[in-house]
Parts: sequence; C-alpha cells; structure tokens
Amino acid sequence: MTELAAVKAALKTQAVETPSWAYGNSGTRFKVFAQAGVPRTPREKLADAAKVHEYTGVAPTVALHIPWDTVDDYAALAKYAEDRGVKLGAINSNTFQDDDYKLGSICHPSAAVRRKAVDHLLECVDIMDATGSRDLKLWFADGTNYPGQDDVRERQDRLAEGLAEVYERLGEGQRMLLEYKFFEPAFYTTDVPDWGTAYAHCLKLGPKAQVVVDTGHHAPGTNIEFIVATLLREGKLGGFDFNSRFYADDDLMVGAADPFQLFRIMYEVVRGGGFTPEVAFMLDQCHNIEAKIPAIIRSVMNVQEATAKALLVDREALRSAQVAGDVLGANAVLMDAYNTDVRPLLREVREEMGLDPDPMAAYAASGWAAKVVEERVGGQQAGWGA
Ligand code: PSV
Ligand code: MN
Ligand code: MN
Repeated sequence: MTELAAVKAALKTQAVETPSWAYGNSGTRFKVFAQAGVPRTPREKLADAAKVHEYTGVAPTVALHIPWDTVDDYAALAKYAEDRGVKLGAINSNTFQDDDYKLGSICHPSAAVRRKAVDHLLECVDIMDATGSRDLKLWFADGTNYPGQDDVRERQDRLAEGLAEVYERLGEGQRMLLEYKFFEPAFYTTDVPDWGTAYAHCLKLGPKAQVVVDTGHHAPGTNIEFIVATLLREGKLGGFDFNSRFYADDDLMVGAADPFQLFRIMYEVVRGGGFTPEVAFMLDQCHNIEAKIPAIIRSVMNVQEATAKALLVDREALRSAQVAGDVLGANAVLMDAYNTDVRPLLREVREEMGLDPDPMAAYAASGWAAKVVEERVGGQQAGWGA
C-alpha cells in the first residue's frame, strides 16, 4: 500500500459521533433563538443526524442526553436509528436541571440528593443496556460559589463513592467517561475541574473508567494536546467532546476558532495510537445562530481535515529531525503537513466511498431543509437556556 493509500484507508474508518442536542434549538442564558424545522422529538433528531452521516459517511453514531431524549422504548429508538443508517452512541447524563441540584448532585451535602443523582446515573446504564450503547458520559455541574460553602475535600469523597456505585453497575463492554471542566456553573470550586482530578478518580475506579476531553473546557492557552498525549500514554483517554472556544465553553463548531490546535490534538492522537474505536470522537456543540445540520456537517469535515493532516505528518522525517536536534527542521515537518490542502484528498476519499465529494453542497441540494420546515412545526429546545 502506498502511504497515501494508507492515509485514505484510515480516513475511511473515521467515526465522529454527533450529539442529539446539537440538532435542537439552543441559545445562551440570554436567549434561545428558535429555528424553523428543528426536531420536535428524539426520532426527528435522529433523522437529522442520519442526514449528516448520509452526506459525510463518517458520522455513524448519535449521542443521547437523558432526560432530554427520554422515550418509552429505547430498543425501538435504536431500531429507528438503524433503519436510517445510524446507531445510538454515548448516553449523556443530566444532573444539572433540577431544583434539588442547587448545591450539586453527586457531591451534594445531602445524602438524599446524592441518592437521586446516582439513581439517575444507574437509570442511564439501564438505558445503555437497551440501546446497546457502550459509553456513559458524565459531566457534573457540581461545585461551590463561595469559600467555605462546603467541605471541598469531603465533596471528593462523595464523588468517589457515587462513581464507584455506578462503576459497579457497568456491564461487560460498557464504560464510564468522566468529563472535566475548569469552571461554570460553579465559580469558586468545581468538583471535577481538570484532567488530573478526572484521571485520579478514573484510575481508582478501574479500566472501565476513562477521561473525556472536552476541548472547550480549558483555560485560554492550555496545551490540550499535551493532556491528550499524557492520557493516551496512561491508557486513560476515553474520548473527546469536540467544539471550539474563543472565551469559555462556547460550543462553537470544532476547528472554526483554532484549526491549528485541532490539528495538534489529532497529531497527538495519531502519534499515540489513539485513532481507534477505543477513543470516542464526539462533537459537543450548540448552533445558536447558524443552520444546524450544515454546521454539523461542516464540523465533521473540520475533524476530517485535521485528521488527514495529522495522518500526513512524515513521522520518519520528524523523528530524524528531532533526534538530530534540528528544531526548525522538525517544526517544518509538522507545519508542512498542517499547511497541506487536504480538501482534494478528502474529495477523493468521499468519491471512493460512493459519496458526493462536496457534502455541504449535496445536503443543500437535497431538499431536506425545506421538507422539515414544512413538516415540523414547534421545534424542541435542546435543553439549554430558557
Ligand atoms: C456543559 O458544559 C456541557 O457542555 C458539557 O460539556 C457536557 O458534555 C454537555 O454540556 C452536555 O451535557
Ligand atoms: Mn462536553
Ligand atoms: Mn461544555
């Protein structure tokens, strides 16, 4: 196989999971802008996600968020997805939209509230059993706003205890992915603020507990690719929530704000042997002012482009330059790959996959947007804002 053929073959195996909530109406805490034709039900979200996969060929799974995507029959929902060419992916828990969770959920000072939160997580594992999902993705809004508000250390004990109960419930082949976020909604302390805290909990829990890196959840200037390299080295990188940030948890299209950072992350993924199904490549985005399906198609393409560039890095030349201490030479090898226009290569890859080489144009010409505007009245809010 030529090298280019190997790169193409790898790109054809790519899988980017799209989030159900990205298809629904969303906004900031100031305003939710309703868009015409957005899904009203989990099934309609899946139908839209199926379009993203149909035109990109590399978005075969859809993450659900419970209770936003609650249905009576999850097996039937999984079947509905499969009939449209996609599968259900990670189950995302929600312990942040209930009055009881004002002081936290799994770390709350009250045992009764902690019980309620853990019960929700256990219910999410029941749902995974029905949907066939592998991953339970956990993000906790837990934290404190004021020094002294609660015992920061004891909150870690409560977290460990709750996570351990859920971990025990995981079945064969199921995993828990623990997400960290440096601030918000709590502002003084956050109970899982960084990869180190997530890693420490996951290490204690065992091999089914893995860290998930949400690219938006870091302070400006954080070297995210170093975190990725470290987690991969430790066998603890469970996946990504991809999005772009300019300021905080912006949830903008991945690769829009800083495509170079996305490339650097994907290079460490490839370098560290992480371009495998063991690492879940998920989007976690909200499209507040732009059309949703095209934005998600664009995001998937941005991940593809960064991956293609990462795969094109001449690893041998890089290694030689590094070993020789050739600082500029090594940097040039990396930049050569980054500066390659991979769009023609990806057009070829799509053609070889039997797809239209231009997913954005193909979707625009499909008539799906006009069809759903006509059919769907009263689209559902993703769950954000109000
Ligand atoms: C909140 O910050 C958040 O964006 C987390 O990243 C979660 O993954 C997502 O919401 C869905 O719960
Ligand atoms: Mn996330
Ligand atoms: Mn987030």
